[in-house]
Amino acid sequence: MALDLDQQARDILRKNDRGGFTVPTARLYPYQWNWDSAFVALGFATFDRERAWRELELLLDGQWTNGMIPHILFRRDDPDYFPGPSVWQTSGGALPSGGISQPPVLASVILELVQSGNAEDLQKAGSMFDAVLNWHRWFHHDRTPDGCPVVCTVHPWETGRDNCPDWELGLDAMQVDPALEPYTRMDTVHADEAERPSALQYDKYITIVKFGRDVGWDQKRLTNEGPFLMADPGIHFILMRADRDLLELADRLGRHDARAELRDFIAKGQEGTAYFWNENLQAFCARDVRSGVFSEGFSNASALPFYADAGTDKQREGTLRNMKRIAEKVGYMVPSWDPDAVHFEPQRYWCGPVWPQMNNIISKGLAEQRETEMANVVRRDLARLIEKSGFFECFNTMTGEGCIGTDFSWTAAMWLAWASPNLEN
Ligand code: 2M8
Repeated sequence: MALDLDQQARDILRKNDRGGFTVPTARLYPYQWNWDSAFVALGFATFDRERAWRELELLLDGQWTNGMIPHILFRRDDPDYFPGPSVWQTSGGALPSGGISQPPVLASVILELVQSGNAEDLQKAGSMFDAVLNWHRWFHHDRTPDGCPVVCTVHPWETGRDNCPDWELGLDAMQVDPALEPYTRMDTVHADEAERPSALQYDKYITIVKFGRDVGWDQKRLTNEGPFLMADPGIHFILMRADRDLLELADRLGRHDARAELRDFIAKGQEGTAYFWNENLQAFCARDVRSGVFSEGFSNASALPFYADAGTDKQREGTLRNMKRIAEKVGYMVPSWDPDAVHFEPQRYWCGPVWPQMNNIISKGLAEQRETEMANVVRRDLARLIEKSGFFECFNTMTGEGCIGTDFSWTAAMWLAWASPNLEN
């Protein structure tokens, strides 16, 4: 059966290939997404390394001159997706794109390809090094509000955890722009409404896009003056890890010129980690930057300090205690939202379901920090989910039923690169 699933996973990646880049799934997401592509490269690398690098090269084609790598690249307009290029109206790079970014897993994926590869892989990594460094610079400068100790986010979509209840704080603090033009959502045409964000959430998402457009996508202004400003432990820990991995790449490539700057980024991350610690919950949580208020639930991003090698012993113990509490309540780890918190919905997108790529980085971090038992649970649960339901976008954390998109690229990639039991042979 695992062999069949390996074959199915390869077929999904081939089927979602649009000529060098991969769509997350047909129809619902018809473009190239940033962190999806990075995870997908790990899947391709298990059977076609050339193609894995190609995915990343095409992602870099969309980089803006200010260093940002956008969350979506619109190579052509597709009426199946809203909001498309005519809504974003960006001109920061060579391709039409979104005007925000996504969690920067790219450097870590490149390092993984180098670690499992040869001189040719190192050469490819070398050709991408400056582009990735410029992206990290963009996070540390343009996405760090004046006077704030941490990298922040201006849109729930930038965190990749779109409608996680974490973002309610920031969304509650903003108004829908009364001048918002009427629009038609396409996601609810392709997927069950009960599994997608609400209408009010969508109005606010589009309000932020309108603000970005109105300031000509000036990223500093979007960060300092935009309607939404929160700090995300997901982006924080992923960037910390990626800064470290980029430093390791710099060493392997002999790029000593970049070391001091990367060390500064890492030090900023280490100092900023305390900002996310919610004493009440004994967990790293999202925060509304303007009010300082913490989100009061344990998300799957709260489980990432191990991946970033961050936090004190006490903070890691608190994190693990929360994970054990949650493991007793759900059928499958790691839910995207806390089953003991308000707004938990086991089937609704980022309000509860298990996400394959998040399980991957959570488990990787736990294993590296010798938290073997929990690392194995997180990996085994994703394998069980795929064996039970197939290659869905995400899974109901209680029942294991698949949710939203089918034949999903990052699910196939995570199976091939990490969860398939065949990898243990
Ligand atoms: C979801 O996000 C997009 C917007 O970027 C959407 O709902 O339209 C998220 O799950 C995000 O993390 C993911 O990268 C994207 C494509 O899989 O879908």
